[in-house]
Amino acid sequence: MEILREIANSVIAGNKKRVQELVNKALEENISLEEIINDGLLAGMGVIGERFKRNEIFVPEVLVSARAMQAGMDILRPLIVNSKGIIKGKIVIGTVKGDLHDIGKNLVSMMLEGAGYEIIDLGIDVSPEKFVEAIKEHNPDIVGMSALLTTTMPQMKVTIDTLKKEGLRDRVKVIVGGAPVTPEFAREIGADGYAKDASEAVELVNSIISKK
Ligand code: B12
Repeated sequence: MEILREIANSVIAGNKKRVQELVNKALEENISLEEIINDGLLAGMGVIGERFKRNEIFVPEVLVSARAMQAGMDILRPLIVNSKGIIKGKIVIGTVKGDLHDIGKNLVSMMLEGAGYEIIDLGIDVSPEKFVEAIKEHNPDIVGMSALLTTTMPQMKVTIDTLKKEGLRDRVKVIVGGAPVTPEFAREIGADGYAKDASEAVELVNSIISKK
């Protein structure tokens, strides 16, 4: 669809205002939220990822595109509503220590919120101690950790080990995700679940909560 391609191109160009205009226009044309996210915003971010990998662009350009993408997501967030109005569970989520990537975590949070979960988002660069504090304060059912760097993935294990040390590990289920994370890694570090994307994350959380 032409408009979705235009959204992707505006994310690539880092044109925040144009992304917002086009997302609004796509909504007026009754294009589904899923298509706007996957075939518009994320498609654009995918191209940026490829160019970044090939060293054709650098951090500043990626940041500008990331902000343009977030601006589009900001419009969609209130529309992904929890239609039943029932809170199914509480989730503390954050990007691990040393890691500043938050687009994927934000998308996962948004979809979980839409699916009926209360989200306590600790943001980026979250230390194991901060996760511990948040668990003590909010008593969540699930803790979600995101990592996008191979160098920060080990922080997931450090956090799980810290939860054990603090006697909190049995109180929560731990789920992990992020591009370099694999189901094998999740198992190795003693996490309770892994999901490769936001819709799988909703399925995973639903299955964990239904077993509680
Ligand atoms: C955008 C981006 C940035 C932006 C981040 C902006 C922001 N606000 O997030 C900026 C410019 C800041 C950045 C910086 C850096 N980046 Co960067 N970045 C990316 C890029 C292009 C896209 C990531 C993204 O947002 N993807 C889109 C989202 C939707 O996908 P996602 O994050 O994977 O999330 C989905 C799933 O993984 C899952 N998921 C995610 N989290 C969770 C959590 C749970 C609980 C669950 C269940 C599921 C789940 O669901 C999500 C939705 O579907 C990737 C390339 C790539 N292919 O991933 C590189 C990439 C991750 N970055 C990379 C690098 C090297 C860096 C820098 C070190 C660069 C530098 N030299 O400074 C810095 C590090 C900064 C830091 N300390 O964190 C490398 C990592 C390589 C590696 N092996 O570790 C990548 C892979 C690029 C590359 N090929 O070289 N980056």
